[in-house]
Amino acid sequence: MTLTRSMARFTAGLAGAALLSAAFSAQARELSVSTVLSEAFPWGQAAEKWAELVEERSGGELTLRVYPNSQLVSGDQTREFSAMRSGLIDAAVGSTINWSPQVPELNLFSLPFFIPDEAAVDAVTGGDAGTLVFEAIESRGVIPLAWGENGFRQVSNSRGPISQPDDLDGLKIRVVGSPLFQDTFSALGADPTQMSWTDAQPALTTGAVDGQENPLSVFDVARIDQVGQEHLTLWNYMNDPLIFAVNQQVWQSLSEEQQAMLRETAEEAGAWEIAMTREQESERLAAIQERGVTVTELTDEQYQAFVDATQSVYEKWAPRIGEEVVNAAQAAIDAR
Ligand code: X2X
Repeated sequence: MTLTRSMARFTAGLAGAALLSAAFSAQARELSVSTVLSEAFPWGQAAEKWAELVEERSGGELTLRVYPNSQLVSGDQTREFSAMRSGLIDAAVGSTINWSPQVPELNLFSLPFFIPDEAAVDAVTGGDAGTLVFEAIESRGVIPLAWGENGFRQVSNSRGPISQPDDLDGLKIRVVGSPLFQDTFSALGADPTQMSWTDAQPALTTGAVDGQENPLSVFDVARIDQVGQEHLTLWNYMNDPLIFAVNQQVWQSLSEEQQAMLRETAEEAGAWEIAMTREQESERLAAIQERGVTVTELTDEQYQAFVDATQSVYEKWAPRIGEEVVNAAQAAIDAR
């Protein structure tokens, strides 16, 4: 008698669990998240962290699946924003550089020697300029949620140390597919050539290009010194923030709770990744030096020579970015 009753309860329990899990899977939804770099890099780890937090907080109702190596855009990272806007990709943790062809305001961060240090980055992203940049993204059909950081970009090459603009003379430098970079490296007398990250590594290996520019974390993890890049100059000429974002239709299809949760988890993952990236800079530099790379630091005077040589880029691009955004950023930097 007791046995039968507990059996019945057990069976009812099972049926209930089955019902529950059916309801659950009917609701469970997976969003694709594009990144350029994999989880070997802080950038990929930022996206994975976001996915982890979403899984935890949503109880499995909403999941993020990260697709690294620009695979959702066949390696062409400058198409990521358009793909997210059109709904081919649900979400992304992307670089301001790669999205700048579609969102001109994002060129703000690529202005050479404009944002000199971490405090300046935080003042810009956390202030009015950051708000204007997010509005610019939203006006183009994508919902921005939070900031992350690829880092300050440093230049490397296989020929010799770079400590003045003349040292770049005639060097073939791989740059990302955004026209501003073409202007910066031309102004410095180099011979810039645009290509995706996917194409950059073979080009460095074969010597088709002499140099490249990327944050220390990318240089370190991708072992760029092992493809002949033996000279590295620390010039902090620009910072490359990352942005966590979601396609607008996807965003509108979510409940308010889900939206709040997605934003909160993106902010947490972004803050976590920014702190980690910055903390790791000095050990990455030490590791790079240990592998035999010549590291050049600039005196104030040498730094100023680069600033002067790229002044024309600032003048050409500030109006394209928008005076309001540039002025807001400048004010935030001055007040930091
Ligand atoms: O292509 C690059 O250099 C990289 C990986 O840093 C970006 O996607 C901006």
